[in-house]
Amino acid sequence: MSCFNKVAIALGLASITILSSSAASAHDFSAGDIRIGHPWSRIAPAAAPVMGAYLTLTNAGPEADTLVGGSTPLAERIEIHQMSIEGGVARMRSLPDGIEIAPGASVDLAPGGAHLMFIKPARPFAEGDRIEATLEFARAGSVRVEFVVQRNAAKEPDRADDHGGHTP
Ligand SMILES: [Cu+2]
Repeated sequence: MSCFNKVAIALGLASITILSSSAASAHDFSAGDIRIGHPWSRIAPAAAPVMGAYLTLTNAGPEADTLVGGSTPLAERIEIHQMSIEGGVARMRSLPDGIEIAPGASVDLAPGGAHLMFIKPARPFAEGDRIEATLEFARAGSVRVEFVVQRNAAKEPDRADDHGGHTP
C-alpha cells in the first residue's frame, strides 16, 4: 500500500468518527422560525410518576412565539413547569400560558428551571431511548420531535423527582 493510500484511509476514518459523534451528541428540529435544540429526557425508573424533559428554544423570526404545550403517546400528558427555590425549598408551578420566546432570543429549559414534565410515563425510559412527542407553538404550529433519554448533562445526580414538593 502506498503512503498516499494510508493517509487517505486515515483521513476517511477520522471524518467518519467526527460525523458519528456529533450525530450522537446533538440533534435538533425546527418549526417556522423556531429551532428546538437537543430535546432530552431523564432516565425513568419503572414506577416514576413524572419525568423531566429539557430543550433549548431559539426564535430566529421577527415576532415573539410561545411554546404552549405538547403531547406524546408515551405519557398521559406533557405539562410546562417552572422550578424555583423559595426559602431553601424547591417549588414547582405549572405555566398554563406557556413559555414565550422573544424575537432573536434563546430560552433554555434545563434542570433547576423551566422544563417540560412527562406525566405518568407509559413505560420506563432507558438511556438511549428516543421518545416521540409533538410540541405546540402559538405561531409556528405543531412540530414532531424526539427526546433522547440520557443522564443529566450537567452531572447532577439523576433523580426521578428532582423537584421536591412536586406533585403530578
Ligand atoms: Cu415539573
